[in-house]
Amino acid sequence: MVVTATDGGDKALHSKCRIRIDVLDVNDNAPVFTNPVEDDSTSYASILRQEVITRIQAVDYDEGANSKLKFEILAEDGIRQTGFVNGSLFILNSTNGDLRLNMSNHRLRNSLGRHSLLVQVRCYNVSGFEY
Ligand SMILES: [Ca+2]
Repeated sequence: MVVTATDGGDKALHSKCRIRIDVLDVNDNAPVFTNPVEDDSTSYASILRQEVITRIQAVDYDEGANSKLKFEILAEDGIRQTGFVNGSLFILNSTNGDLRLNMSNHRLRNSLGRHSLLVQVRCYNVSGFEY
């Protein structure tokens, strides 16, 4: 872009300068879950297997670091998680969203049945992760 400044004299004088504008992405999009697509989506898992139960997925329409995602389990069966993995029945890979049974949990054998998870995904900004 070229900007021209002109004075109001009889013989108008002017000056020009070239301005380069770099438009950078801002972190203005929150991530959106794509799997599961519904709030009460159900996945079935055979206990005593370490296979991935499901991959939690989300998209973020920003670019670069503004679209970097982090997954975490906020609550398991209504109980808020503290990040102490050994107490959880499930392990969620924070980077790729892979959900597995926590095979090191001694309660796992007695935990057949339906469980509910509250999962959060956050995107990154320069000061840390945000919702
Ligand atoms: Ca974002």
